[in-house]
Amino acid sequence: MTFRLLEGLASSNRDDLHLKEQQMVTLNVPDMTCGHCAKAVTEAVKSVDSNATVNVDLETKTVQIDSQSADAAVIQALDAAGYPSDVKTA
Ligand SMILES: [Cu+2]
Repeated sequence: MTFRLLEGLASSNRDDLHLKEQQMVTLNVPDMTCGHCAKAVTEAVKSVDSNATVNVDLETKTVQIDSQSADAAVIQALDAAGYPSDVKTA
């Protein structure tokens, strides 16, 4: 919070600030079955954004991601890691 506030004060461009905001997305990743899959998926997301927050739920086979990266970039990285995914819609 403090960091964001300072960043906001340092920036005179509101559009620029908006682009830096974290975006939350939940992906369906049906091929995840165990802890190793969860680790591989987490690493794939972090390869795109090392500051991403990744929460894997193996029960529902979903991954909640809080990241500055575009969803498409994350999905592409998961594909490359062998875990096809799509955006979970409410
Ligand atoms: Cu596994």
